[in-house]
Amino acid sequence: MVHIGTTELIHMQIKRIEKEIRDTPYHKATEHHIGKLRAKLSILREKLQGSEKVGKGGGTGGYAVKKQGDATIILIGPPSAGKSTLLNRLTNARSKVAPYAFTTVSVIPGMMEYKNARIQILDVPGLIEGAEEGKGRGREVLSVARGADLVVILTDIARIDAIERITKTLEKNGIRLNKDKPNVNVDKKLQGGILIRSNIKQHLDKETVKSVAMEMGIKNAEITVNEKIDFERLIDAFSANRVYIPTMSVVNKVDLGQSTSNNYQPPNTNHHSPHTLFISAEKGIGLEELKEAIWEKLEFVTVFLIRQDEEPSEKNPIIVKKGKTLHDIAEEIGTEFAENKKRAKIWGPTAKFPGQEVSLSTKAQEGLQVRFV
Ligand SMILES: Nc1nc2c(ncn2[C@@H]2O[C@H](COP(=O)(O)OP(=O)(O)OP(=O)(O)O)[C@@H](O)[C@H]2O)c(=O)[nH]1
Ligand SMILES: [Mg+2]
Repeated sequence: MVHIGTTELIHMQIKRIEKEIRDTPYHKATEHHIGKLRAKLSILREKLQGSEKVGKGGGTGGYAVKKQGDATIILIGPPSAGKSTLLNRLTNARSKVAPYAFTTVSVIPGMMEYKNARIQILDVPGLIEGAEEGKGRGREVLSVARGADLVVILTDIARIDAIERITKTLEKNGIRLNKDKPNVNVDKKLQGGILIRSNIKQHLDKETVKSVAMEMGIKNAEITVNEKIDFERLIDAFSANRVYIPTMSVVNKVDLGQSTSNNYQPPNTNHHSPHTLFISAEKGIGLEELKEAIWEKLEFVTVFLIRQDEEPSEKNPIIVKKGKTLHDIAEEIGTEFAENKKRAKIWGPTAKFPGQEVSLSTKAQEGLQVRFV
């Protein structure tokens, strides 16, 4: 008798459903059915990741790294792309570099200092085909990636196609790159079934949205869909394990001289202005541009705090996310500090005049000097 394990069984079910989706023509009458199938598929894929985690030694191990600094970025790329070389260039770390694959076998952290920010960079083993099935150290790399604030996909000039492959691998594992979280609110209830609301004209009808939700295990809820949505984003909205992380791509070893055309467009990116940088980690080409691009991508600004009894200066810098308000900043300093602060005085490039008094709903801008009053 042939023994079929759970994993094989799930693989077979996935194949069958994928085929059924391919074979079913898409129109209004089948939309409902296809929605259900796609939801089933998503659950099976998740199960697969879960089932493969058990027993094959994946998941745990020496991969827990403490996040440190203002942000954590991970360098993901094929073996020998130059990840460790780059880490060593940008930080104080000394990760082993060698001309063969899988030189790095664990997570090596380093700290990059740039514009008053401390940015943690994680160097991990090369990511190869089949990573999500545990090939190489794939699963560990993917789990570290989930916790990062920015994914830098690093490949070399001879393997530009790796960008697309790695993007797909990350997406397949629930890591959404350069995408906002779906604007869908799921308010779970104890009873009453599923109620769908939307003020936007949708492609998908309410019954379809409802059955996708049910298929994903939602029984009672008020669901408000605030964007024009497709199946993929709908399923994302109902899944617990999705993460949304910005990404950028970097092509290393430009010193080797092949095509360095800057018009290469990375795949699967959207309105968040994708761009690919060309560098040589070894020769130090393009590294300043890379640091600046990382900074931009993290959407950081530097704000200077001015104490009550001090003249405006750039002595006390703090790093905050673009779009944060002065109120958010006060809260970050401490709840006690924020308690009796109602207004602020500002200096710097965005102040109308030095010492302008503003409300705490004012947004942080690069170079802003602020004294809370
Ligand atoms: N020509 C050239 N070689 C480079 C450059 N950067 C790295 N290398 C070489 O590429 C090889 C691999 O570099 P590593 O930094 O070990 O690559 P890695 O991505 O960390 O590799 P793994 O840890 O095995 O995944 C080494 O021989 C480096 O010297 C570069 O900019 N130009
Ligand atoms: Mg390495």
